[in-house]
Amino acid sequence: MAKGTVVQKIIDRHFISGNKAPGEPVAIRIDQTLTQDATGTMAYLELEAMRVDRVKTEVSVSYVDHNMMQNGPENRNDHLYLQTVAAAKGVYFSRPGNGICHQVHLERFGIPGKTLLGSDSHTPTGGGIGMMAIGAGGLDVALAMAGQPFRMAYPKVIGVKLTGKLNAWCSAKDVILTLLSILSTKGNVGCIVEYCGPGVATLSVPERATITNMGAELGVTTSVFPSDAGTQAFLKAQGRGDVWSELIADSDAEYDRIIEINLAEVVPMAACPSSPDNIKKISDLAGTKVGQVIIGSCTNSSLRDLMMVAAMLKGRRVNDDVTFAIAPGSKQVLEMISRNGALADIIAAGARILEAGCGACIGQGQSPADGTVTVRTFNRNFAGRTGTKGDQAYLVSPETACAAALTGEFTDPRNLSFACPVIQDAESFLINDDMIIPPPKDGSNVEIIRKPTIGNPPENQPLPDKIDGSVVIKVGDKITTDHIMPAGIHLKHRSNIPVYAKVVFECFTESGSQSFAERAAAVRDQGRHGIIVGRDSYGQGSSREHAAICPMYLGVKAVIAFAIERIHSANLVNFGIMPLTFVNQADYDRIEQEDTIVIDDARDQLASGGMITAIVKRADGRNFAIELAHKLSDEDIKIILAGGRLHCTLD
Ligand code: MIC
Ligand code: SF4
Repeated sequence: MAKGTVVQKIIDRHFISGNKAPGEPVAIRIDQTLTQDATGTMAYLELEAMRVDRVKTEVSVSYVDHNMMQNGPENRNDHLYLQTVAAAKGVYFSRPGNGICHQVHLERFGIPGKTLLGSDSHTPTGGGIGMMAIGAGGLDVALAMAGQPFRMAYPKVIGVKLTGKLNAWCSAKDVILTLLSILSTKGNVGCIVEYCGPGVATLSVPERATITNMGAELGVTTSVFPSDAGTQAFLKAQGRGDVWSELIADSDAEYDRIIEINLAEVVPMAACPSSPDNIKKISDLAGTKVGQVIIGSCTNSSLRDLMMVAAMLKGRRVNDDVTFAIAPGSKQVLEMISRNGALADIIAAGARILEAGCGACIGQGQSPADGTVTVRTFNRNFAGRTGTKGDQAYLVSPETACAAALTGEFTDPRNLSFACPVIQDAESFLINDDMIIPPPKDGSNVEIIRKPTIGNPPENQPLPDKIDGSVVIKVGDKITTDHIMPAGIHLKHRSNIPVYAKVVFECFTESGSQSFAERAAAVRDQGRHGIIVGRDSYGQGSSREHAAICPMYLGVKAVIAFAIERIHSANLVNFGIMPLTFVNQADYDRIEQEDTIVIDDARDQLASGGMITAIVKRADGRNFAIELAHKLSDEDIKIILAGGRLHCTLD
């Protein structure tokens, strides 16, 4: 059972309490935290609500990378709050323009063997240097900053054994797309992926980080590479060789499952609309017209990636029918390609340069035209995430993206008329941490700036004895947090729950009909409770706790589905919403939107075991009982009964 693995070693070093058996709750110590601005304002408001004077972690960093358009005062209001609250609480502040949290953290803060909890689902990027880096809701990260342990299910460890070496034109992105084609985005809750085998040594840290980053799409807790000579070389080149230590699995390490990938057999791949596990070979898409190409996001915007793009573009020109944009992952990357001339090659070829940040990845600009194909090096292509309804977004490697930008259609880069450029790993990166503001030794006199668009986290009541529920919405499989809580143009309201709550499930609102928010508020105002009914893999995707806070604000007390994804389930608990599953999946078909679901003795039922009986009351008078289940720990139950984590002190 996962003995001698890197995962087990890191958990052992950080173990606080629990039962080290797969699926059982364990509590681990967190060394580092990261937040980004879109989830960070709530996290620091929560930290303030806990009355914590100074963070208790080894290192905590607050990044500004998501909300940078400054379309109206909201974004900058957030930044000012984040900068001042960071100084007050002992947190490093990475200013807007310094880059995407995951890229910068890897470059400047990550340490092999340490634990990192981040309020962003792509925090596992840190697994590229051998960290146990986990994404969580803002409240869990605030608790970690307050010195509380992180509670998670003891993982099953999936060993991915890499053999061989990648061929020219095939890259790390194709490796993770290959793994997504095997494991898909669902059914992997509670697992950690650990890479092993001789192929590991052939991949540089930026390549490994691309793989662990998009491992988030598998729905696993995190992904980890060992810390080896390659890790040492990367840290040395970042001027941080002193923080390196070796961390490798024992030669007889045992994994719960082994998947073998021969890197030499990996070919250029794409995740097709609209799921990261809808994988096809590029050769099967060849010839499909492409209208837009974007290189960037925390998955593929490292120096290695942009040097590859620059070398492919040098002396060539972007196809007339394609708009081509590039967002470097960090200021370090942008400054280096500016100084070494690669940026000039990119600009000369006709690319549009975007600032170092999330930008288009989270629907902040660059929406494609209706009915056109957009090809991106990002990690998510959930429907509508680009900001265009009915979008056709494909996720590919930088090599494949660039090939499409040059030819105007999907092109297997192996069929290009020129040879694959060879990109050497950087021997030394340009180090300039001027955009990272360290906290003062004593922050007690810092004035925290709180402009009017920054509200407080909403209050909740303890779970009532009787749930008099109304099914406010019934949805299908694979509902992502982008469906629940859209980002894009609404992202600027993250610090203002009453405003943001208006767009919960907006994508399901038919024009002229009532929105989810209006229906839920009407139910709440009658003194009743909202219930959300879903199917498989509910709550996939991001860590945004707003997908729990806003429904909570609108009076939702339970989500009932076939399966609920890890981070979202934890967020529901943290805000006092019951994550329940159907015992008989056929009951899903018997329930309609607007049905009444009554749970008598809800508090006792929740506390006394894993089963709950509810009565469904149909509009036509037919009533029937359904059985619901949960896998909540004793702590989770205590939190829900109290109405959320902010109302509850755990031992
Ligand atoms: C995302 O990629 O969906 C985000 C935006 O980075 C989210 C966080 C958020 O919603 O603020 C994530 O991945 O957790
Ligand atoms: Fe930012 Fe996109 Fe990465 Fe999320 S996935 S952190 S939005 S770059």
